[in-house]
Amino acid sequence: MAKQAPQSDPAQDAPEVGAPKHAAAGLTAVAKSLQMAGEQMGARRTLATLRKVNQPDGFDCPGCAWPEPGKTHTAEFCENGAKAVAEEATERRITAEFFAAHPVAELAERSGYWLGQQGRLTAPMLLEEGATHYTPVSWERAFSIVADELKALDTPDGAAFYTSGRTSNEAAFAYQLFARQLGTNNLPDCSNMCHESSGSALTETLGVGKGSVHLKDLYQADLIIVAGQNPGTNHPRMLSALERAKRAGAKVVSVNPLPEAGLERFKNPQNARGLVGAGTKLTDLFLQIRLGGDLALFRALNQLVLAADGGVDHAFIAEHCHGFEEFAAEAAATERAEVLAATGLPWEQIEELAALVLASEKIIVCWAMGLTQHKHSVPTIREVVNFLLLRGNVGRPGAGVCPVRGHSNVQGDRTMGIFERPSAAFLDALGKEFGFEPPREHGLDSVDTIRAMRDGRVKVFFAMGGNFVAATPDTDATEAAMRSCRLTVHVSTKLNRSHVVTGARALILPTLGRTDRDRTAAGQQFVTVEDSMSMVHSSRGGLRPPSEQLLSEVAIVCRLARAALGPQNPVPWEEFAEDYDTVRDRISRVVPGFEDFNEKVRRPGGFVLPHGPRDRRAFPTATGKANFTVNPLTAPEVPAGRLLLQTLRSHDQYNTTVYGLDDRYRGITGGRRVVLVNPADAAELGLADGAYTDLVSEWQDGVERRAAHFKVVHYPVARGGAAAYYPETNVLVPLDSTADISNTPTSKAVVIRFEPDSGS
Ligand SMILES: Nc1nc2c(c(=O)[nH]1)N[C@H]1C(S)=C(S)[C@@H](COP(=O)(O)OP(=O)(O)OC[C@H]3O[C@@H](n4cnc5c(=O)[nH]c(N)nc54)[C@H](O)[C@@H]3O)O[C@H]1N2
Ligand SMILES: Nc1nc2c(c(=O)[nH]1)N[C@H]1C(S)=C(S)[C@@H](COP(=O)(O)OP(=O)(O)OC[C@H]3O[C@@H](n4cnc5c(=O)[nH]c(N)nc54)[C@H](O)[C@@H]3O)O[C@H]1N2
Ligand SMILES: [Mo]
Repeated sequence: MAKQAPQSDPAQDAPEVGAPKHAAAGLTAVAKSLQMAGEQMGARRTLATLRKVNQPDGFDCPGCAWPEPGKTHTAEFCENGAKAVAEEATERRITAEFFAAHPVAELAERSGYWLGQQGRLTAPMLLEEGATHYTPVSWERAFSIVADELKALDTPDGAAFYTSGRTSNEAAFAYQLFARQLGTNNLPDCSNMCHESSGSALTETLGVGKGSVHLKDLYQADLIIVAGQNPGTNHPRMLSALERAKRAGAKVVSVNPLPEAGLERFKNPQNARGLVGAGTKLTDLFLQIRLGGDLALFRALNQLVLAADGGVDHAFIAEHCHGFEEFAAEAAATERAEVLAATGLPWEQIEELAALVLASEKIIVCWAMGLTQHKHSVPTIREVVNFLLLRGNVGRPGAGVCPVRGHSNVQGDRTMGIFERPSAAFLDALGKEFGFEPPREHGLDSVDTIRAMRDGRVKVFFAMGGNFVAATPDTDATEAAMRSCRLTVHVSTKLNRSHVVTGARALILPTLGRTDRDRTAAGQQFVTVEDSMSMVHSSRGGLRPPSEQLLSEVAIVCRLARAALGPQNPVPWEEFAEDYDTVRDRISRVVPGFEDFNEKVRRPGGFVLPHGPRDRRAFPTATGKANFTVNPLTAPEVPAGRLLLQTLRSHDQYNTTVYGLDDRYRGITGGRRVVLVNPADAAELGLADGAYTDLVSEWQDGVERRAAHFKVVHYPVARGGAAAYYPETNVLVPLDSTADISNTPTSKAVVIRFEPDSGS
């Protein structure tokens, strides 16, 4: 087994456990955000920067994809947004001397936390074959190295082009165009590991793989169900929206195996009551569901709604839906015992929720990774859609589907064509605009890319941002796959593990972040992003870039494309790199909804993309209607003596970037190697509170996957389940354990057993 680098800092990894909190935000949140920002940026830069977050003339927060309210407060950011900004706008720098002082082998022993703390990357670096250190390289040489490796491939499909969801629309559009000009659809992205299950389920049932609500719908809803999401940490600005919805009379129900503090009570840092008072109680009803029980829950709700007098919106169904009878027959036959076993909920609670549903005209369901990262995620989300369709809760104010996206532009990247399975319509439009025949064969997603690297089919791995080896499952297998490449290239702002687990040769190409000023010969440029609610707006950084040598992501793609595709290539790459308006002109002719892009995006607040189901109850599905689906009731099976592990985020990280060791709301500080277990399960398994244990995952291939030395924390998680942080536990997620249809790793469902602590 390859030696794993510790992801958190071993010197500091001494977790301590206090009492979990019961409210989120408040004064502590403001203090925490200013503290980290001050440490990374200094006081003056902190103020100047945080004033510009999510303002019409400022930059889009690199944190989450939650939308901005129309009228922004002077401080439209949250604690974790401030941390994301500070992480990028830090004044710490990694120079060529740093790489001269630290051999790659040494960096590979460091924690992800340590690597991230070293500061912003400032110069392109090359690791030559057999070399021990990265050394500086010119941009020209870097591009020609990549171009030569690409040309040396037998087929363009020997390369994979990964994208993490911070990339702007302009960079994403240019990037996918480059890949397709080369001749491949190998465009895996972080979405494959994130909301792919939502996209798959929504495209099939509603015809559009995106959410159907705006912020104002939340304010008008009667009932908001938040399932499998921890907004207090991951989408803190959503709490303001929930607070406002509650004021307007909405009920909020949270469905989660954990009692997450942010959903219990919210102390809005933007008003005095929130700062010093008790805050607003957010959750009216908390269903502490078992991991993976949501399909059963929504199925039971559907059964109850179908049986209730006047429960069903027959007119809507007759006019707009397909497949109702088959669905209704299956739902009516649901066995209560199966529901109880899968959900672990008392039947009375399900009835209580059903009563709320029947009393509500307008319902929204919000969800995130708790629903998308299971084997049966696609059927689960399809059942959520059934639930909303039953009462006509799609395509009218105050109602709809609300998958809450993660990365700040992950939705926009997909809209721009970052997709290994593009639609024929998209490829037709792209080919017509640029006068070429794009490849039609589907490409590789993230999991399939790892398999292809492992099997020698992919030899060049190129990443537009992200931290592929730490974010993907099965760390040992993935790292071995990465090491077997000819060339690995990362366009990055910060150093991370993927830079030190490399192919035979490796390049680090440092780039501008959201907060950085982007000036070309044509003047100052801005980029655009799309949020979770299909709003497109501009983002303009204002800070002096960390180094003169940085190129923007757009410039990197365009200069690489020129080097790889040759001067005869008809795409005006130089013009694209100088003036992003010229990229937007092309987008406006290729992507529906972007007509007059350059004009519309200059309007304050930007513009909203069309969405058939939301706007007109038009459903561009295979049947031309909204599809009810039949989803056999399944739930994870866990053998006796084992628990089902979910891998989640602490309050002090952004995906693979660890900001610190303070998971404040859960009361866990000073370390990250903890496993949260229900005291009753712990008693059965003989796991004392505070004891150390190894976690070993079980999968049909018989390979041993072990995460050593985790501290047991007795915690009120739902029975049968456990929780631990990602990415430390990615080593436990088997590569082949993925969701049906979407192929998303089952990061919320890993069968584990406990073995005696083998030390760190
Ligand atoms: N500060 C910060 N913000 C972030 C991120 C970050 O790392 N840090 N990441 C961004 C990204 S890319 C994303 S995708 C989002 C992620 O946002 P979330 O999805 O909120 O992130 P997770 O920490 O994975 O939390 C999953 C939640 O679902 C619950 N859950 C797990 N399994 C189940 C289940 O089977 N059923 C139900 N009902 N609930 C379940 C967990 O207990 C937990 O509360 O956040 C984005 N925003
Ligand atoms: N076990 C487990 N695994 C998971 C998940 C889970 O819940 N559990 N969640 C999954 C999810 S939802 C996601 S989205 C993925 C995330 O996967 P990724 O998106 O690949 O990972 P991040 O940690 O967000 O990437 C961080 C790196 O991005 C780079 N970066 C930051 N800003 C910029 C920028 O503006 N430009 C460029 N070029 N680079 C930048 C920095 O170098 C930083 O180190 O992980 C997935 N993996
Ligand atoms: Mo995500």
